[in-house]
Amino acid sequence: MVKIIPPTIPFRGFNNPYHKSHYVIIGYPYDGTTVYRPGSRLAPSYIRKASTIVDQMSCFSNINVDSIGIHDVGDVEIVYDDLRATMRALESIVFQVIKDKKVPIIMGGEHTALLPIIKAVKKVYNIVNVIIFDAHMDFYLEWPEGSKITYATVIRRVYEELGDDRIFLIGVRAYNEDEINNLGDCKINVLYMKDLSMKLEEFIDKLPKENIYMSVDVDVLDPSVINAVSHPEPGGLTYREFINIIKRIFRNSRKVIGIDIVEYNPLLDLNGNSAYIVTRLIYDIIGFLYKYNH
Ligand SMILES: [Mn+2]
Repeated sequence: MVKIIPPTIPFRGFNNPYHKSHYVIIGYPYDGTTVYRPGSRLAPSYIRKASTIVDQMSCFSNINVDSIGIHDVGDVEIVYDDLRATMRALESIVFQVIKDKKVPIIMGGEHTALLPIIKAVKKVYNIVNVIIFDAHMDFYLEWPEGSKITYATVIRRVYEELGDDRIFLIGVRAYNEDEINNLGDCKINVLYMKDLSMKLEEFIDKLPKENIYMSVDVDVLDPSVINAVSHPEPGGLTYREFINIIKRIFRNSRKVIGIDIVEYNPLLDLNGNSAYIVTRLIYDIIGFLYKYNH
């Protein structure tokens, strides 16, 4: 039985009934494997609060997010001494939402959310393609040594679930030599930040058009856009670069199965600006989803 804690303030401040909503917000307030600067566990509640204040029009899609059926189920209940139980809880709620033919929008929390989400998606779809925005590769075999499921290994674990040519990683600009070596023969498609201007067109052309799941680690954006992340890296995407890329992905693809937005860290958000920008980003993503994937 999955335990869900209903939201004190739902996303946007009001809730639509589940059965009438095509989009379902799920909070994953977990950062238990984040070693250096935890705090992303607080993100869902800070985003919900900001979401009541940010203007509801997504100007890039010209969609009013209040006119879309969005239901906020609340947060997965975290079992702090049992990561696997916590992940199973997220997996079951995501599975339920997808089975009900709705689109889950998961607000992290740390990037480990991706592993149970992909397990849930795999139960419904034979083929799953994952487009991941991240400044980092998260491709350690173990990190710290002896730890197999952490925010630094999660994409490696997802690769082991999905196999070759299913992962498309955009915006990478920080990695350890070990991670490059770990790539070995693994066929994952990486668009490094340094190649963005030269190779973006080619990369977007080869993206799959169906059965797409999208994961957005907000540290893919430049720290001048969002600085409240545990591992900020300079040289990231501008907001408009990000918007242009996701717009093209949504316009080209017929089927986006679900989305997560992870790694925003309110404890590092000293002036509170990042909460608004992450919220805006979620509105803009939902706007495009509604406009092109409905
Ligand atoms: Mn990252």
